[in-house]
Amino acid sequence: MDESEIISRFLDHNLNISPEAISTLRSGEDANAMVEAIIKNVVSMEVRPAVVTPEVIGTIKDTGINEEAPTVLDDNKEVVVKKPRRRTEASEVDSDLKILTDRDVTDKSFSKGTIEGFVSYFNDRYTRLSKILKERDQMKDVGEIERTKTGGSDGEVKVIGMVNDVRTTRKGHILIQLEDPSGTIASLVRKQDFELIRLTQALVKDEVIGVIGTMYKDLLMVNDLLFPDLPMGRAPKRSEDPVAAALISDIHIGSSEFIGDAFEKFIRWIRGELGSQKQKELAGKVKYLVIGGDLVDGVGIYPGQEEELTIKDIYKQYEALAADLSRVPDEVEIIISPGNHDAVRQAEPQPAIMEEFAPAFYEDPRIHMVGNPCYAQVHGVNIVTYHGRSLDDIISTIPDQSYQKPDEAMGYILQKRHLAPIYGGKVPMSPEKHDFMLLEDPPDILHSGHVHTVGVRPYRGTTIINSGTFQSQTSFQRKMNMKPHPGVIPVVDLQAHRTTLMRFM
Ligand code: D5M
Ligand code: FE
Ligand code: ZN
Repeated sequence: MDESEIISRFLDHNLNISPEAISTLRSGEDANAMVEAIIKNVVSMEVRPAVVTPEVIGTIKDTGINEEAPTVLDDNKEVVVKKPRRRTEASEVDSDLKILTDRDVTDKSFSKGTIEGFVSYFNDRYTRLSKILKERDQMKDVGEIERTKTGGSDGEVKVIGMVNDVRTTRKGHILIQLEDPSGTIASLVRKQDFELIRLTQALVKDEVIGVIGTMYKDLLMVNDLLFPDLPMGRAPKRSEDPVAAALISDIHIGSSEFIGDAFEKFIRWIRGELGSQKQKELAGKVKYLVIGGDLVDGVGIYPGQEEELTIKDIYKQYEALAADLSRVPDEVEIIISPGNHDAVRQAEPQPAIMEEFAPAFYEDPRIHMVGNPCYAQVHGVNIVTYHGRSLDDIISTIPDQSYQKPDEAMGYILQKRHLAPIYGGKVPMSPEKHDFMLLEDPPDILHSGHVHTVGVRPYRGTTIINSGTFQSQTSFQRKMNMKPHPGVIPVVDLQAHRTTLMRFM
């Protein structure tokens, strides 16, 4: 690749590259692939560097995303009589997995769906999110909405409220109705405040925000708007041991669109039977396999599903998956969280898949059956797994969101510190006394699925990952022009905090 070609490739993505970085790229092997990888990583950065320098390239090489497609090296044609025990890094390390069961709804759902139930659910959501907002310096002296209104002060007012409604006025200003336990207030963002108007684009009903402004009659004129968000300058926790986690979801066993070949390749790779030396080494580090829901296609999930099933019995669907998982190496701990196609209630938070439907999972000591969402600590690294049904609502509500970049939509989950910020959208929700979907602590890894596309991006110290699917495009998705990314698996080295995308198609 010559210099002008490299410059123009970067310019195609509105990126500038320094002459030193060009020489770095040209001197390495396979400059072409490197240029692609660097562009992809820089584009996904939360704060893009003004110029791509050798330092930027170095950082990406250390912590960025890389991609691997395994090549078949051995065909297993010869009969192996004696086979030494496979010694992998993962088999030398003790498991260190903690499921935070007090944050898991399994065996803890007491919701009766009464009015009182909704009131206490929203109170819990408001109280805990406002606590996160109050930790911010700007929000320290926040007041109650009702007092702010009647106080009639000319000075600055600060409130924390749940968003009841957002609308554009005839003159193009944005009017936000906020509510706290004391009352409601109308707040106005003036159309000429471009930066604030941009922030209001991300507002959704039922999220909790902080507003700073001044009263004009009974209208709060907004000067600043704060999301609970993640703190800045936080580094993700890393494992001290050389272990990795493979994150998958949406296998959809039983569906006629389930891609058995790709799943078989994945199982063979994790067994160390497939791939280059480097890819086998990564497989050898995998000590955790996290499955984020939609393990099977289920039955009776949508009208006419039966015609699209190759396994029509849900027990047999789980049996087929259990047979595959039994071939995962012994040292791998498997965490199973449900999705909307699994054999458990649809309302979120969802308890673990019931033993009645998947007894084999309950018999295997390596398999950990958890709810959706699941909060886990793996070698000190906080991993939140949430199937991701709320992404349908986020993508259809917030401007510029699409199924092709699920990681960007997942960023709003972190900004709002809530896995399902919009109540009463497409996500059926169970109003528990305690809001299990609220992100009390910043996760190191946020893992979702559901939308069947893959996306990875860093966001304020958290790595956001959507783990795609093993199901090819369904007739429904064809109608909706949704293009899945089947057979792509994110694998996170928990020591280096580095994600590799393994491609099995
Ligand atoms: O959903 C996979 C993706 O397809 C997810 O983004 C929702 C969308 N989907 C699939 N079926 C439907 C229906 N019937 N209505 C609306 N959206 C749908 P999965 O959970 O794997 O079915
Ligand atoms: Fe799915
Ligand atoms: Zn789903």
